[in-house]
Amino acid sequence: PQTIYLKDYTPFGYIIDAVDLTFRLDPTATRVISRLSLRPNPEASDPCFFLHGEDLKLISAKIDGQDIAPRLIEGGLEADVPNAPFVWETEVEINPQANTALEGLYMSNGMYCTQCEAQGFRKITYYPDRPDVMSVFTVRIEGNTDTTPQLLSNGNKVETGALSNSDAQFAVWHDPWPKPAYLFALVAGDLVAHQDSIVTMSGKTVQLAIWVRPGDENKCSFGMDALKKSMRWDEDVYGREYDLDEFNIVAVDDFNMGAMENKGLNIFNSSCVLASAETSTDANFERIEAIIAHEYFHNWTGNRITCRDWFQLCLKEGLTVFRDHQFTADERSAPVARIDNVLALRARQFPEDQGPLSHPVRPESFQEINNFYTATVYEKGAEVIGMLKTLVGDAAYAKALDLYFDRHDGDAATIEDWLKVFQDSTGRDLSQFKRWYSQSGTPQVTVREDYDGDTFTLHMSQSTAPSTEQPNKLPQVIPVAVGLLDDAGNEILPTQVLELDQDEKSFSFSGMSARPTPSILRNFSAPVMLTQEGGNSRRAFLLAHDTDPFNRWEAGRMLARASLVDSITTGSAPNPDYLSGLVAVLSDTTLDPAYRALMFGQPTQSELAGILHESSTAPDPQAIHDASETLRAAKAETLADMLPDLYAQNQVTGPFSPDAEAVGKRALANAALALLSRQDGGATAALQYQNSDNMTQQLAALAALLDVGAGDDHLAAFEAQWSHDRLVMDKWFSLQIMQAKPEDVADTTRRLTLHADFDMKNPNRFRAVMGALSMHHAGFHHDGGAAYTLLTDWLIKLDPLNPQTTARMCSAFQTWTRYDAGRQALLRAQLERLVATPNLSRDTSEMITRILG
Ligand code: DPP
Ligand code: ZN
Repeated sequence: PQTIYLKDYTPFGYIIDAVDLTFRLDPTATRVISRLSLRPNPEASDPCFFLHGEDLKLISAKIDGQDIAPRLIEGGLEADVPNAPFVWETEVEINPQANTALEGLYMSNGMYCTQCEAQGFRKITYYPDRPDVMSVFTVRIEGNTDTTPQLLSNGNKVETGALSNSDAQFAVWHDPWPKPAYLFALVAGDLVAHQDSIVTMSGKTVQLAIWVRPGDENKCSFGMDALKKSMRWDEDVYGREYDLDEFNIVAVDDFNMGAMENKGLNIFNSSCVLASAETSTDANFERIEAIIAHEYFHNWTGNRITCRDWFQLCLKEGLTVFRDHQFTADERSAPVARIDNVLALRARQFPEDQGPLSHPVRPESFQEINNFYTATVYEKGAEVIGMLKTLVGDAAYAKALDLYFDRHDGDAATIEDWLKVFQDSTGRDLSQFKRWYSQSGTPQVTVREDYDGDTFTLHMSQSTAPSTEQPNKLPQVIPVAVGLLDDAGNEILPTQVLELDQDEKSFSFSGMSARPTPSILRNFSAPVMLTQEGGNSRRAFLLAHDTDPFNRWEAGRMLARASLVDSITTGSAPNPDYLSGLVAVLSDTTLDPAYRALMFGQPTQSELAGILHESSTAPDPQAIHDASETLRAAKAETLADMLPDLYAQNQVTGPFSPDAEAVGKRALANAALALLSRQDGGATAALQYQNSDNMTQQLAALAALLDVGAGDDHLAAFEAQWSHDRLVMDKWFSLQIMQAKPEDVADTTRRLTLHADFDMKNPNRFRAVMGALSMHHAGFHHDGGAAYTLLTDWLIKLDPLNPQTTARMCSAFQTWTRYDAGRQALLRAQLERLVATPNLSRDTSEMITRILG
């Protein structure tokens, strides 16, 4: 496979003034007629006329109405074209029914839909399928009136009608905003709409609709509210108004991603939009709200301003994730949202950045761009923007963003453009800051302390482990937010942002009559790993007193982590300071229930494996599992007296609502329930299961029952109750694997793949099963490697059908070099078997090659 480099970027040789597409829909033989009005691009030096195209049957090609015979080559076609404006026309045939890769135009449950980002448009027609080629699209769709009563595309609907002599109809859509092909979308099917409207800041009425299959219309109101809140928020906070007469969202069952921000026609994985109390958990509701916001926010950060090339993906994704995080923090609790973001960063981005798949936020080469829709591009990309905002301040950030929208509206921009906006509006030199985009790896920050009776000094140093491509990492600009506390826990210095921009730097605070206690990296002000002084007693003090809610939670987390690492390596009992600190925090009813619920958590087993590996110990997954269970048991015992009250006091009465307060209470009560079940054998959980009227309560009860080995009957009842609902059944599949004992995980998974409803072609179902297998740390790594073989078998089966989802799932192997020689040999054997598979996709082959290193 070919490697593509950022440094090789050149503009396309032609400008497309207009695109006219006609689709004659047919499940196995759709015709696509494309008319492009082109002219030579004065800014380009290469006049080569190459159009991407894959899996297309060329019917005809014309230039200015004259038939021509283009040269069909690997990945597309070439033709000799006039050195003057001309009209290019092709007709191709494609087979949506046969498209199991779910890229381009495909069918999902009888409905036509598209996914074009990153490079799916080339499977629809011949086109310069690159984000810097932007044009105005007019789309005519012709389809059967019975099977496709709804015909949707981007922009505004300008015409509809019946086709003569047949039972077919057409619709014409026009999108006035120039866009790259990856934002094209088409949907056709038997859909019903949940409709609403909104009046935008300038007084324009926009029609809103969420389109779903008949039967799902009662699952749209939450998504619609989230959409309206997002639209209002973007007006209030960023001054961004929506720019078309209508905004449509469609729910699709078979979808590789979460959702897609196509201009005016967002297409969603049904799991990320359909919501009801009975079928969705609180976590689902929160995720749906965040994803609706994310895709909507792309209208300005992604669509109006897009990316010059795919190396700039973080330009739109990092910024849009940052914006959706801001939105969630505003809509719900800011500290809880921040902790959730950091949990996700540590669970997904840190392992990526510390293993063979590590890459900069802006990568410099790739074989398959789909493999770079990563936690690093998204989550670390968002962290980088958060740091930038911390460094320049809120007002300067707002000013820079205004300039960004003013200067680059309609552009396909770069990270250089983005940073220049900040340089120009603040006068700040960002050349060193730019290393956050170009250097991979997680910086390690170490802080030493000094006190001389008056002056307290923090000596900070940073280092980032070398990587093959970057053997010598340079110091980055790290904003370290710090506050100082006195012995009683009073804040004597409110949060200050210190800029660690050298390998080593010291910061002094004078006039300290007693030695203060620092609270360092408040609100997780930078995506780094922190080593500091003070040990467990410091952690216990901060858990009791820190005025920064993030660091208070973090202190508890670090205490738990230290306790677990000690148990794993020395067999010691759980740390009593952690347990008593937890009692204090959980008893403090002035603290938000959602926040207290997070306090119940403990480091994941995978996180512990990473920590042990960092300290040069090969992690033993069973020992990690046992220590984690022991700590949970100790918590159950220590908290025994409190649990019934915590559970009872946080019951939510009245009609179900997924608002922050109710969600927080349920989270706290269910965290208590999980431990309580260890005391009462599941009696309370069984009662909750029986009485629950919503999925959050039902699923939490089921999980608690399975955890104590008392859930088999409930599992069967759950299946009987929900077998008609794909999204709920995904939970049923996952939960059994997640709750299985390590030694049973592979067998449970294998058994579930034999279930009549296991459909590997549905990405949600495949992920529900194989994702759970790979995320059960002790089960996946259980002695003998049965789970490694099982996952590999299924990746080999899925790859020819759906390379993108297969490749994504390969990241389960990214941490393979952490483990002992025996496990490494087993893992290597599977990776080598996988990479040796004949006709392996470019997606999967790139992933495995990188993982093998
Ligand atoms: N749909 C993906 C996202 O919104 C890719 N753009 O992040
Ligand atoms: Zn996005």
